[in-house]
Amino acid sequence: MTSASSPLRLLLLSTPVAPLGTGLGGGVELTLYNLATELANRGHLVRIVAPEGSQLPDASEVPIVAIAGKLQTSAQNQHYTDPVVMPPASVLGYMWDYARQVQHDYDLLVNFAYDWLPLYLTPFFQRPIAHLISMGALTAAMDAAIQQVAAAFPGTLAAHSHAQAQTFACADQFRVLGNGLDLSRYGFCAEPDHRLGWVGRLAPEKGLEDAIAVSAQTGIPLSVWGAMPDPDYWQQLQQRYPTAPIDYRGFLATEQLQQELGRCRALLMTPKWVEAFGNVAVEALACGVPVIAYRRGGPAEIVVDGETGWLVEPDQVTGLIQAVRQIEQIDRAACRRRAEAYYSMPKMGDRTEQWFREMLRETPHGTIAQTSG
Ligand code: HBI
Repeated sequence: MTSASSPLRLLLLSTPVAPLGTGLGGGVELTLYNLATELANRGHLVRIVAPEGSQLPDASEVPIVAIAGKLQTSAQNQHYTDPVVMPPASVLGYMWDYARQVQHDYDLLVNFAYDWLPLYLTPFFQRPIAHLISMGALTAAMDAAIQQVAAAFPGTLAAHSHAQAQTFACADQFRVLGNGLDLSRYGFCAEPDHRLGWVGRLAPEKGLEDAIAVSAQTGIPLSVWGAMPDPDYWQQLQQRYPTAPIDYRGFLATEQLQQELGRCRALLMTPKWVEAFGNVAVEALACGVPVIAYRRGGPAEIVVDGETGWLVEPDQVTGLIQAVRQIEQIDRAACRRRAEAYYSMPKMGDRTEQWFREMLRETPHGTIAQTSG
């Protein structure tokens, strides 16, 4: 039986699209690692299940159960009406078969995958499953599976932002958690260089071309950090803006990223889709870097217009340029303070632990419900 303050036994199941630590799992890698570390630091028993080859920064002592198998194709590459894809020897299938076998060693399973299978399997498990949905609505199959879990297991779905939850019909069934980062890994930089920054997976939905257009039109250098799943995409951008002073700095581990990002005058966030949250906005604020973002998705709920950056009409490059011209009005220390007030790991850990404890009191799976029933 788990009482309000006793430690929880938590099994965290990762995204099946890439091993942890490659950057190809996107923001969910950072979210999973940070939550696992925070929950372990609070005295909970935490285990991670992830595709083989996963590794966490060496500081972490959270054990990883590595599962072999075929990686899942990204939901972002699917069309809305595509059927669910389960490749032979699917790592997702093996991860959740492992979870089925060990579930009784845990109080709660936490799903980080944006996939149909874990949602569909929820009623087959005897332990409650908390689903941290990492993106907005992308496919009909996922929408239906999320709807079913919302109906059968109220309180077990969470999103990172209201905008992300709003992309689902059952928006009010989502707990909005925001996100959190280990802010001790980010150093505050008071005196920036002249550069602008852009951070993210180099993919069309992230809208890098708009940030490059700002650099091309203003002549202000732009540094780009992030995983590059498709080099052709990068080539196309360079050919389209041959004179823009941009340089690609690669996918850096947090330590080096924050050292370079912190020196930027501003971070540009140019999402073309409803970004569920926008961890990079918090990484920038933590370094004292103001954020200029389209008023779209998660970043629009992180940036306080005029206080920690500027919010711009979506897809308006001229709006981005106007905001760059006003960036000195933003107090860099206020950016760091905002990150500490809302997006530290203690704050995210509080919100997440509260979610878990409410689930354990209420769901038919809940151990408390069973023992005290
Ligand atoms: N696609 N099928 C699938 N499963 C995931 O867990 C997944 C994904 N695409 C992207 C992704 N996860 C993460 O990069 C984002 O959730 C951040």
